[in-house]
Amino acid sequence: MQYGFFDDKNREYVITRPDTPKPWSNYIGSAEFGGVITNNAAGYTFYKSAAQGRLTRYKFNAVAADLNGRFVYLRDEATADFWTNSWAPVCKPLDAFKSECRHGTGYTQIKSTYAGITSDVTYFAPVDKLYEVWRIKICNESSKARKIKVFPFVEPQCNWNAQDDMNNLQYSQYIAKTERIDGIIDIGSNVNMPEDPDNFTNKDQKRHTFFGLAGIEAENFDANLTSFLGAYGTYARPGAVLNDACSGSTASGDMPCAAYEIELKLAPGESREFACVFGVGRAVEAGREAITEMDAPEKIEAALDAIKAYWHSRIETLSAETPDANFNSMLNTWAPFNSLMTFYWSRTASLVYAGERDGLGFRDTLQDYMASSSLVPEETRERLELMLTGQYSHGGAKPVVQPFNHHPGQEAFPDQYRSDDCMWFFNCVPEFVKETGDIDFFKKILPFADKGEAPVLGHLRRAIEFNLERSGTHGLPCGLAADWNDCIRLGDKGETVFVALQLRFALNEYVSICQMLGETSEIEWASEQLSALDANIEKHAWDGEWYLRAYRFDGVKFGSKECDEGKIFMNPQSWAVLSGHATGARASQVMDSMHKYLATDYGIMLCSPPYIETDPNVCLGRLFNPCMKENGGIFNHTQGWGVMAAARLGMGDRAWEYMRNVMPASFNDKAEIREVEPYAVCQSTHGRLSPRHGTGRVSWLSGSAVWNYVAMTTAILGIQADYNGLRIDPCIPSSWNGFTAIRKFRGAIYRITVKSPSGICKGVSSMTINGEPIAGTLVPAAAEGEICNVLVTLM
Ligand code: IFM
Repeated sequence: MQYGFFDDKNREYVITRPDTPKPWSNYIGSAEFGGVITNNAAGYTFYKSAAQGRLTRYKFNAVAADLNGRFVYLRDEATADFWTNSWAPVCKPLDAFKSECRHGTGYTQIKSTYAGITSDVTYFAPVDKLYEVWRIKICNESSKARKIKVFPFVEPQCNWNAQDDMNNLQYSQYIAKTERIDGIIDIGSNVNMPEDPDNFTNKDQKRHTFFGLAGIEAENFDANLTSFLGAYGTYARPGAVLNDACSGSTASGDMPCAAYEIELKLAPGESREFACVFGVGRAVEAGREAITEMDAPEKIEAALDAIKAYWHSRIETLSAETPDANFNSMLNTWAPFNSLMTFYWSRTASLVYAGERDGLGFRDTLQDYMASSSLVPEETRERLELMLTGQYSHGGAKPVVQPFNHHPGQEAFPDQYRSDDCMWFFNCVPEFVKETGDIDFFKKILPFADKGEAPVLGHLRRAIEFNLERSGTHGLPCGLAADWNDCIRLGDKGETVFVALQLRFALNEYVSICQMLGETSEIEWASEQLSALDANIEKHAWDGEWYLRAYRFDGVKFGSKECDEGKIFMNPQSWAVLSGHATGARASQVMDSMHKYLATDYGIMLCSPPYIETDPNVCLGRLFNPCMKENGGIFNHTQGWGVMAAARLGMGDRAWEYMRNVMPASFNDKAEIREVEPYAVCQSTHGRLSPRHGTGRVSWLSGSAVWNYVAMTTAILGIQADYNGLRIDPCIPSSWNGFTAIRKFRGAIYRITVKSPSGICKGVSSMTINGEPIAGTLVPAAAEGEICNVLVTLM
């Protein structure tokens, strides 16, 4: 079933049926001020942090028609019939209500026609502003004069702290104070307390938001939620809309809202345009300023164009035309946009991440830089430096870095460490340096979280040492609190094959970096460690047909043919190839095992069979229903690794099969199966034994975004930044005869044409740069401003 289509030209996804299987969401705004919005205008707004700067309410865990958000109600004065511009929450019959939602990069437009009235609302937050705009256009398409009332409505929080607003009601329901000043609704929180602007996480300070109108005057307003909805009202039937009038209510304690009653008299064909502005600050100051900035259609249009340009400039490092339209739609817009949303909002703000967590999870954040390095290198630098200072002087990492409250040199030690956390440096630090060409970054001195400092290269060495020093009886790194998989219980003595393979990858990268920097003794040291580790992996991690996953402290194995459940895990197989431990026939064998036991039409399962009988102290994944999430679900975070491993071995059709099976756009015409947005990744998909095999959950913010993008760009298209230039080594399906791409790299532009006239998947047989033949796969870095035409032939 299909609910919409990709409008690639406008970089939009267009939803033509509003009754999507789940709310299909998008992000507006930017890293400072943003919001989540669904195709039915549900969602919420946040400032800096969805946990500590939550400005409006959203009902998590609710059914789709009963969510709250940014609603624009309309009421026909002649018939008393009313509806919302978005189909929900009022949900008029779909044969009479037509709508189109355009989710774009940083904005969402919802346009509908009902009862001869077309309403068109575009939601966005202007660049560098701390407010959002709802541009509202109402047109009378009928042949008679109409009197239409419009009620824009939003539901601010009592407290900006998401948890407190949800749970601590005996406190939060006494702190709101709303009023209308100078025509603008001012929503105060804790107004009797002093301001504390330098301490963002202080939830007990005075704060204000505003909701104002630009380009129109209101008849009346409501600023008390109960007054607007009615004591027993609902979002589908708010009392004020039913009764045709707001009441000028304010809140002093209890729950705030912000709504206006606007009357429009429209002749046939006549339309009106105005805007609502909602943002941070006092009504009389920030509110008035926002209204002035948005008080004319041209100003709004210019601000909307600017937000489009802002996001487009951040997602067009690489664009490509391939024979696959779905791949193109993802690659050219949604995959990089999704990666950036994940970079900016980590795992804190979506329809599922409810503000219960804040801060930057160490491992996930480092992985996010795999995509952001090429998209927003300078912002990545800043964040990467922050994370490097979240590493302790012994090499281990703080599990979560709190950006508002992080003090390098003074951070206390956590109770537990995760063995994989610091290993991700070996993916993202080289990636960042390769993208920027800033080799000196390895020499930059940065403090550790607890004490002391070291150049970045020193941070990398400590990361390696951390795991070498915490190795177990088989000479493999110990699992500690977790080793990427949060559900495998290894403890301080259990050993992890996954991290052993990460460590192998790390040592290899370290050797390459040291070779480049001429650090001879370091090369020797790392090479020795690598040989010893390789021998241990070979001796203790190979299970005959595939690699083991881990040893528990008592020797119990994970991912062995001896196990009844969790016989084989995906990650050690893909990482055996990616780390270079498995090569040649061994590599083919592990890929075949992975394919045979774990691959499905919707992606590769994390392990199989799922845990049903096993003691939960062995695998906590058992708490999930079989074939969901870590218990044998298709964990999408890992799918890119499967694609990359297949591509590494030149298995173009296999890599493509894996890619296609997890690409959201592949399910655009099968939305009833995947259910979640066909333009956004999701954290996991139900695996083979789930009654809903193929259903996706937890969309948008996920390492899946990042690794899928990396797999698309560097594995399938094979366009990869390297220290000295751009490497081009594609691995495409045999059905493709090539592709074209444009890559921006260190200020130069590379126009790349790849030809595969005889269906060869991988293997560059010739390459020319501006017509000149060059050996190998590396295009040397061009000077800034230069345009390089690169022709690559696969034979
Ligand atoms: O690796 C973790 C991630 O950090 C959080 N989500 C689950 C993943 C697998 O357990």
